[in-house]
Amino acid sequence: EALGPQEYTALRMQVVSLPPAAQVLHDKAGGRTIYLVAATLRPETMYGQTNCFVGTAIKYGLFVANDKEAYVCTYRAARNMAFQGCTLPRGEVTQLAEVDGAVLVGARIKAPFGINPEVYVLPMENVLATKGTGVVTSVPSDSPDDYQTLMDLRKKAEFYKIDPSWAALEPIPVINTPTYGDLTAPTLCKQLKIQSQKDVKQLAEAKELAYKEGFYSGTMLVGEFKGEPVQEAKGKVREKMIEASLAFAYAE
Ligand code: A2H
Repeated sequence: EALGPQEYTALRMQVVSLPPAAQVLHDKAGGRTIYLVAATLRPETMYGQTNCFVGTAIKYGLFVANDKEAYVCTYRAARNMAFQGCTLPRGEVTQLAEVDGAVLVGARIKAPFGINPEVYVLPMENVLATKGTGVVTSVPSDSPDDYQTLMDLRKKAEFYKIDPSWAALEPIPVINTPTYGDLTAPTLCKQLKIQSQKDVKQLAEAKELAYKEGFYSGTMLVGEFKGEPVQEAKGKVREKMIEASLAFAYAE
């Protein structure tokens, strides 16, 4: 855990369609456009989004962002956002609805900068209610947690109550690293013989290795900064997303 504040990129993932059980969000939004807000530390990987994760037992609120827009995230995150001026009026939290994460599963949302422009919302066991927004966008090429969870969902679609087609998108090569090639997370999960998202110790090790190798030795394979080192591209991709109103800065 870092000592200073963690600087996230908060991704605005616009809702395209909601499952029947989540229609209450539409009903309560007052005509506002709804976004799931995902907090990431790896904005340069967003080209490779294949889905988005929520915790099924976590409570999510629908919060006023401004007159025209509303955000889905944890209450805790909405409060932080309000005090950082990410939502208006600054310092005010207005909750319009509350749902369990389980009802968001199966929603279709836009994936900013994604090679796949739209993705499904899927369940992940290890989402913490106490970190970020409680919404995790999934990049299985570069995040071992995301890769392993996607593999679990494919193996046990019925158990996880998902339609198998929702987990069908393949990891996309986004970053090359000298040690792990074009698909760092799948390579590491295989090397460390990770079997499921419950292998939290090995996953923590894989995450550390993937993060360091990607940051210090990675080269972009796609996007506007293709061919550039990740260290240079990371901030530039973030700025481009913020300029395009697809993301905002969020710290905690
Ligand atoms: B990262 P840190 Cl490609 N619960 O984004 C569990 N995990 C969460 C979370 C929550 N409530 N909120 C955010 N995260 C994930 C991309 C990514 C991430 C890649 C590779 C590694 C990686 C795509 N998922 O994270 O504990 C989010 O996943 C490993 C560092 O605050 C976020 O960045 O350091 C990261 O964990 C934040 O974790």
